[in-house]
Amino acid sequence: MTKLPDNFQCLGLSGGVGGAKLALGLSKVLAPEQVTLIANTGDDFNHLGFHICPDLDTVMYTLADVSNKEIGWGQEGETWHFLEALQRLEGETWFQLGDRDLATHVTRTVKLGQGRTLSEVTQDLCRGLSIDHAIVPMSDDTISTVVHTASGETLSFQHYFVRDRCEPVVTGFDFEGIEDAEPSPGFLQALEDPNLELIVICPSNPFVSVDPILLVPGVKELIAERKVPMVAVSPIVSGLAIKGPAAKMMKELGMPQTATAVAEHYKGKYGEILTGFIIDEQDRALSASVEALGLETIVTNTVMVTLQDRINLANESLKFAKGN
Ligand code: FO1
Repeated sequence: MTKLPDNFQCLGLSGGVGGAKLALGLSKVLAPEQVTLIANTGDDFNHLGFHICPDLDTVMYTLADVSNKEIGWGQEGETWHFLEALQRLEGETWFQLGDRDLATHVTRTVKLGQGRTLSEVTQDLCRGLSIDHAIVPMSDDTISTVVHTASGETLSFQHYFVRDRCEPVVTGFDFEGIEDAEPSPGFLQALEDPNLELIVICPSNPFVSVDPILLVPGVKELIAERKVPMVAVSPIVSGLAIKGPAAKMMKELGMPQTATAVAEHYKGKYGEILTGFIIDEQDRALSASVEALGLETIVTNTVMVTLQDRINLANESLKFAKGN
């Protein structure tokens, strides 16, 4: 366990499943006042009248230990009576909403409708789920990831990811609304915290989970000003994404599906603010190519199967903190 100063502050950036695993690891090795977890909100969409925030919910359910570990989203022990009843009424059931999960969407939608911000609502939901660590949306403004496809069609993220099962060939992404968006108050506060010592980019999809967070206006500039180490954990291990379409997207974008290619993508977009990179043991042979990008590199187990794996990876990422 890395010896950290008491007022140590860490910022974790997470998308869905893969990122949430490391977010959990960070929450196990750091006290609530030592870490802020920022969730991507580019996946959010309005469905059946509900404002749905998949990555916020995945991080919340993971830290509350109520997540469905088999399928990677929603809650464990879920029942599907609402969905079955919706089916009978010939409603839209392509996006599966479990009964327990529905309570989150109803609560969030009602509170947002009362004028509460997404940050405030997330704080309420975390309190309800007895989560002590701060989980914060990247922005309280609406940012919607759209997927450009080889057929010329532009898809909303959930249509691409769920309805079309990631089958369309991607040619690029846009984040609608991002140019007018601001970092959420909690994100800004964490970025401006004088005790911020490290930013950890959790192993999430570089294009649709990490990019939206870091491209919120002002975020890159603030990180550059703070000159704090920022380390990314590769979501690609020996040519495969642990979960989700990252490798398929890389192939379709004409990139090698390697950890090095992820590092190059981040260096290309974020330049000097990215200072470290963590790759899996299976990619040890790539460490020289990652270091050649000017990145301090650690080779370790990044495939998180057990809770101890999550804790070990969190401790490895903390080695990049300024004081170490
Ligand atoms: N992903 C699916 O592949 N199929 C679903 O039916 C589905 C429902 C769903 C409901 C609530 C929620 O928070 C997430 C859900 N997801 C589903 C995952 C969602 O598409 C996320 O955007 C991905 O996890 C990527 O981050």
